[in-house]
Amino acid sequence: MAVRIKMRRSELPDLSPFVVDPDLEAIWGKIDGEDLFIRNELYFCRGFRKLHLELAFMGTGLQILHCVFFPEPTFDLPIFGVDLVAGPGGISAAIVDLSPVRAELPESVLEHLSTLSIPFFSQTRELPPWGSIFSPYVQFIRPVNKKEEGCFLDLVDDYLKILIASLLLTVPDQPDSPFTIERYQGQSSYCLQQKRNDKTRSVLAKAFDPQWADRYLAEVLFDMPPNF
Ligand code: BLA
Repeated sequence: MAVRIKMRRSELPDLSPFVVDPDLEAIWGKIDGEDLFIRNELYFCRGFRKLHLELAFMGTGLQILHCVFFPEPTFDLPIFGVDLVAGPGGISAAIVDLSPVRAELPESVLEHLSTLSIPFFSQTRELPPWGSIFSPYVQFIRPVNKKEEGCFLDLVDDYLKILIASLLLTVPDQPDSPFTIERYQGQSSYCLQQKRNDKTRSVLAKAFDPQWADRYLAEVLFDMPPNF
């Protein structure tokens, strides 16, 4: 999944590294006496203020892939997000979405999403209440075999292709446009809701400490878009 995401990311226009504190790029911790390692890659490009790919390896065999592409509010684009949580028993959670930052997804995104054939997944999972931020096209599943894992990988790639095609067509609005302000507020509420995911917080709080987990959630995972 990381290889596929990086391949698509390389197609983005004006891709540049996002300067981040080296302490937050590679992070070591311990969970139940086992080593924990987090690796963050951050970029930005034309149309996206932050492209974040994170891989976390826990000694107990828990592996997490977390990726969010946060658009510039001046661009009418959704937030791309994917989360994969895998334990020794396989992947327990696989979620992907192009999440709206205003009432509707942009027309160029909807047009493609509505014609996409979503593969059959035998185990779909129920979203928690904070998941109201996701679009009707969110897929939250537990893949049961390699075939479903492959289908999920291809689906993530399809969502990325749709996003990139839409980006290339988008002409940005002015920073003070009411559309920009609406999308700024939509992105802020996406970040607020994601911070309500206690499963992410508790893994980080256990590995580090609760204050560190809160800071990491607020500053690295789901920082608010900068003010205009
Ligand atoms: C669930 N996220 C989880 C779970 C864990 C994490 C352990 C529970 C897995 C399960 O129920 O099978 C942990 N996820 C992490 C950690 C990080 C992470 C530690 O990203 C980062 C360091 N979460 C996201 C994004 C989405 C997301 C971008 O970060 C969606 C695009 C979704 N994760 C998400 C959802 C759940 C989840 C919806 C299920 C929550 C629930 O069932 O309550």
